[in-house]
Amino acid sequence: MKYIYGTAGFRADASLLYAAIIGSTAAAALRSMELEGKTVGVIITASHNPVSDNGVKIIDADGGMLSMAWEEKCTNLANVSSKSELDILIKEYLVPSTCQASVVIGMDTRPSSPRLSELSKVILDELSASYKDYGFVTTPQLHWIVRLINQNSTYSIPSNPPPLVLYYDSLCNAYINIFSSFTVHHRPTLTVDCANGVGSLPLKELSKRLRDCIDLRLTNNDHLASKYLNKDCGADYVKTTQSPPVNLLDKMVPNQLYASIDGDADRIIFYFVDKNKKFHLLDGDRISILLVSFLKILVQKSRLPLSIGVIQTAYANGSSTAYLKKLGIPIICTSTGVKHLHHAAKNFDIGVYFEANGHGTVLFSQGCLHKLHNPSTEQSNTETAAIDALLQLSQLINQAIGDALSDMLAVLSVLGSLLWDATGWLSMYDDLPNKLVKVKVADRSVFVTTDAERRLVKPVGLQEKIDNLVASYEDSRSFVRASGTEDAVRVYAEAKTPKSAAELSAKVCGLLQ
Ligand code: NG1
Ligand code: ZN
Repeated sequence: MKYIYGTAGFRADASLLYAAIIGSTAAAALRSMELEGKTVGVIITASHNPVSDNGVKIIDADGGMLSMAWEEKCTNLANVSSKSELDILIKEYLVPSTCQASVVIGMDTRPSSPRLSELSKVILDELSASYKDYGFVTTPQLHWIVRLINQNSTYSIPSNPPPLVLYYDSLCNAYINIFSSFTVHHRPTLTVDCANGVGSLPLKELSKRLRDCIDLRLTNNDHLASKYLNKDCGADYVKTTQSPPVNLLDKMVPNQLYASIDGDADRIIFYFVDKNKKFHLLDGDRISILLVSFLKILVQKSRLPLSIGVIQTAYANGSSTAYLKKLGIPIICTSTGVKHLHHAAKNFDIGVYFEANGHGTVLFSQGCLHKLHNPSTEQSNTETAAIDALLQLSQLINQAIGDALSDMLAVLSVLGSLLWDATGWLSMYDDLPNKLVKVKVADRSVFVTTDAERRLVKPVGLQEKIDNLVASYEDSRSFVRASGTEDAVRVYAEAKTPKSAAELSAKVCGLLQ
């Protein structure tokens, strides 16, 4: 089997992952040495995949995704055919360094995770690396920890509170401060479907710490019931089926807000049923629009010269893009995969990025934080309150990577500040009917795209055929791209009515047969 380090790191059936774990652990240690002993993370998880799968991803020293150059080295290290070949490659990648490698490890709650984590530690011992194992953590928690350790050179684990305690302190203090600034102290109710994954652990902690400000109710929250992990529940299930998860079917209270996170808690989506029991999804596009609209108001009130923009992918619903254009908010469209969105978000003082499926966060630039901490002139009460709210949000929202838990609190902060409920949020715009389907093809590598994956360059002639079909439906759009995580091609189509979206989708799929 050939491993390829993709957007989700390495993922496969857990029994096939040993070489990938060995290669990635070696890559993490070598990367740390290259960066003179900065801490690098190894997280063992397969997110929303079935329980029999597992995976491994490296967290770079800034707390973000692994640099491109190391993705390739990691792929090479995982694909060696013998121990001696591995040793040769390690020597090749080893920069002359006297620094010891520093690595932190974490895992999700799959039954195979402890075994894979132990294997990772054996390799770290062989490479004489220093390491700390955080056990069960969400992927974004380990990203946050890596960022904390490297950002604060004086941070030392023995003398400071444990990083996870600081993580909860940071989120909860910011949320409590925001909550206390609300004009009406309404304690919201939110039911969260935890996908029976690792996210149920921190959510239990948050529900205890924030019990005076949120009535947080958890369902599908048995992290030990691994056979139910992601089974008919979780963010991916709810987004793709557009229906409630198991244990909430027929139990949803009309107009009350619900959320689902995925198996490693790096994505979240919200939903509710109206009084006619109609199900409404509040996906990543809606989270993005809610947050950016509120942030824009705060920036205006602060009277600080701060740029604010949104990053989307081609999968963002056309109505959300039109809504942003109407608000005059700059939009950048990037290729699929959070690393592309994250990178583009750095073009703004405040960059809001979300994939439609709920991966995302809000980045506050160093320049923006400097301005917020050092406003130049005397401030009015309104300006001070806006600056304080922006600072609290920058503490609340995970700056390393999209985090279901901090995104959840950010959404509740905005809804509470605006005195909005789920219906108010939904009424911001109407989604264009759409369809996303997966098509099996003989060789997906022949599908080459351009323009942030919105147009095909190859196979030659196919894009013109798609354009002709699109031209025959009102307000429509369709694009085809090869998946980066599955052996399939994805076809997206949207149009003015569900019937025309379905027709367009079927016709574009027909072009691929
Ligand atoms: P691919 O398989 O490349 O479409 C999918 C998701 C991405 C992202 C990655 C995981 C869609 C359409 N695509 O990518 O948004 O979540 O998995 O990093 O949802
Ligand atoms: Zn995930």
